[in-house]
Amino acid sequence: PKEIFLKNYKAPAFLFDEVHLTFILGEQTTTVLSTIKVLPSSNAAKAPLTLDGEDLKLLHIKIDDRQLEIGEFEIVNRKLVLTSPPSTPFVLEISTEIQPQNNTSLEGLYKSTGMFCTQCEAEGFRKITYYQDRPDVMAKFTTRIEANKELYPVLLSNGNLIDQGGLEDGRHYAVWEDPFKKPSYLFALVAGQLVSRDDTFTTMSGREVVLRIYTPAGDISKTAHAMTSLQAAMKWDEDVYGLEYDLDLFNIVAVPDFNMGAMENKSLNIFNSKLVLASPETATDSDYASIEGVIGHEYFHNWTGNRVTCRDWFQLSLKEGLTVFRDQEFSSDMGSRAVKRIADVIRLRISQFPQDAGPMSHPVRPHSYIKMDNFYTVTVYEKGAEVVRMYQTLLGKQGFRKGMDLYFSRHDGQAVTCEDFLSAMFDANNVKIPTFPLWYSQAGTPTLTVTSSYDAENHTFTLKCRQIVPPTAGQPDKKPMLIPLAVGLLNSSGQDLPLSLVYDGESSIDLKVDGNPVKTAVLRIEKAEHEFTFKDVTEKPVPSLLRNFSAPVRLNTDVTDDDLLFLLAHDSDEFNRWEAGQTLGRKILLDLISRVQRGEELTLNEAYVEGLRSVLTDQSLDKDFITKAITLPGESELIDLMKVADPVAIHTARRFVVRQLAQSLRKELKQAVEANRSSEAYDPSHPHRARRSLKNMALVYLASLDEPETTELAVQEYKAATNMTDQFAALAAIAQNSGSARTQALSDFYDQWKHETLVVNKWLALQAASDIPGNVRNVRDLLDHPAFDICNPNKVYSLIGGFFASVVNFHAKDGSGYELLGDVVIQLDKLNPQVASRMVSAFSRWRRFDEERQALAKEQLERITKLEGLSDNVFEIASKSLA
Ligand code: BAL
Ligand code: ZN
Repeated sequence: PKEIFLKNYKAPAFLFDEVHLTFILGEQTTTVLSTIKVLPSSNAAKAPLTLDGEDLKLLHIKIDDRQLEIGEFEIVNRKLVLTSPPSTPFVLEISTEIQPQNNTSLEGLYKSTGMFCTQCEAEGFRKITYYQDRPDVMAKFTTRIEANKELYPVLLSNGNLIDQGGLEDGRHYAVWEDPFKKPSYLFALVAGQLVSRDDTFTTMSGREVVLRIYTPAGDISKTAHAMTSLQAAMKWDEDVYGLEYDLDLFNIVAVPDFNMGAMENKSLNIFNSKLVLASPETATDSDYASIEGVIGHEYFHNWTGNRVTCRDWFQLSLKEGLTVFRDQEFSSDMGSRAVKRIADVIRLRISQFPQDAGPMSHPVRPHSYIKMDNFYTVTVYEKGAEVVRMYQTLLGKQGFRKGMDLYFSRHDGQAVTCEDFLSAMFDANNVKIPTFPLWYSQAGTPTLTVTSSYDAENHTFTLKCRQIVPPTAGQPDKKPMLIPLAVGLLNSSGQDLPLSLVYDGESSIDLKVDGNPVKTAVLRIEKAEHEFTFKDVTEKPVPSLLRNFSAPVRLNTDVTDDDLLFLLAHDSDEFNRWEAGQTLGRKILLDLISRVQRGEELTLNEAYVEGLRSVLTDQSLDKDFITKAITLPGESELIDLMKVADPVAIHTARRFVVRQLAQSLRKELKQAVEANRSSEAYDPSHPHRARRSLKNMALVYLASLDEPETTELAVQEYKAATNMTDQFAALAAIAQNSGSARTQALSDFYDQWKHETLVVNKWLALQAASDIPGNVRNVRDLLDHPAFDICNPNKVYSLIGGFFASVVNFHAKDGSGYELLGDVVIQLDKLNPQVASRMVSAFSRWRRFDEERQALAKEQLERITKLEGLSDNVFEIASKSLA
């Protein structure tokens, strides 16, 4: 397979001005007629015009109405090359035939439960017709769709509906025109038996926009929350960024078979059903929150992605990092800011940090790829969002907004780069930070070590900061980069001290806002070693470092356990309050893991238990915050912190702590269950969600004890539940322990919900992720269960993705977990390379384990790479993992 490099980027020699597409949709074949107005640029003289195309049957190709002869074009390596196209503007007409009904890759045009739909990002459009399938070729699209009227009464594409009518033989047509120029990856088409929930949104300039969410008739009642979320997102983007929607119609279609979560096609977003459909009975609080966030995310792309798009795919984070940041902020404003920040940092730590430290490490802007689909990663998305957040941390909210305004005024309608975004941000604020761009080009999670010293005589407090950016695949040497370190100092009563810095002769930081001293200073660490001294510090303070997780780094400090307990009790920065508990939890767990390995007796630190008891009983705290604070660092996070990861010791130690906490806090946990039950109708808003989260976490702790009384409590909660959040949480609590209660509850749940595919997926995921001994066998059996279908990505993500969550079972000593994954990847690769490639990524941490496990995982990776006809997607991940 061919590797593509950023350094080889060349602007296109031919621009496409207007594109007219006609789709004749059929059951056996679909034909696509494409007519393109081509504008050769001045550097096009004698250049060939190369079009991308995959799995297409070419019917004809014409230039200015003249059919081309063999010799005037050739088709090689998935490219159609016009050897000597005209050097003046011309019309290119191409007709192709495709078979969407056989397209199991779910890219390009395919069928999902009887309806036609598309997924073109990143490079799916080339499976529809020959085209310059790259984001810097932007054209105005008009799309005519013809189809059988009974089977496909609804015909949708981007933009405005400009014509529709009947045809002979029970067929009909619709013509859509998108006035905005766009790259092919934003093209969309849907045809099927759909109904819509209709509503409106009046924009800030008083225009009424029609909003429609389409689903099959049986699902339409579950779209109310998606619609409310869309309206909230439209309003939020106006309020926060002054960004207004630009067409009179906004459509969303939910489809059950979809590789990604959703897709931001201009005015025709296509969504994975699981991110649209919700009812209190079938969806959990976490589903409700995801729907709100992803509906927002795709809508926000209308400006950050569609109006201003990427020059090339290496710049993906330009739109994704920025849009993730925007959806994070939106969700924070809709719910709890601290809890959202905590959830986002957990995700970064358990998914992105390991990627940054493994064989697939790549910078936020990768230097090369074999398959672009493999770079829709947590690094490009989540670390990319952290990079965007750092601009805001450094420039302030107002400064960030100025940067956004300049970005749009400079680049609306263009395909641009990450440098263009950086320039807009810094130019608008008149700043220069030469070490900042390294966040785009250097991979790896920096380690920041901060030590402190107090000078009682001079009343100064000094922080010594040292950063190391670790070597990563292909990047052995790194430079120090700009790390914004948000810091507060707490006095002995737990209050923030006003801060003022001793001028260090280099950087001056103004620590006053409107003449008042700040309580949180954002220090700029730009060198490998950097020292900051605060003055007028009259008592030895406890430092609160990296407040709100001001940079995506691993932080080591000399803060003591007592200091951490103090911060857990008092820090005004809620994120750091949580972080203090987690840091202590990590230390305690790592110590217990070594004890398990040495066969020593296990005991739990009493001060830690008391610290959590205080949080659990603090009535002033947000209940969702309490839930997060009493949740231990996950097993996956612990894998990352060990030299040689030991799944069994990790699981044993963590389970020990969970059960000890449940014993010691039994009374308070029971109270949390009782005090937070609710008989009111389901309400997805934050305070209600927060009560349920605390009650359900308390239930999981109690049920971990595996005593008749606690199991009975969970069974009663299961039976009494009136919404899926409570029902599923109780099921999960019961299912922790083997036994008849578990078997009974799982079987009861399936019987109740077997007609609801999204609920059944939860049931699959719960069983797959189970830590009960020998669960690999159950997962294998579930592969043959009628509820599973390997062609549906959601089912694969639930069952196979769910299985990775069980550290003990996926990494079973006998290699049975690895073998199961190997078998699934081999089967999936032929059907859907994108999904297969996501699954094979689970092997990429194989070097973190002991030699026996390494050998077993390597065996599977080698088995996969040797397969004949292996997709480029899987080849790239598997071969990089082995390298
Ligand atoms: N652009 C692909 C789906 C998303 O990130 O919105
Ligand atoms: Zn996105």
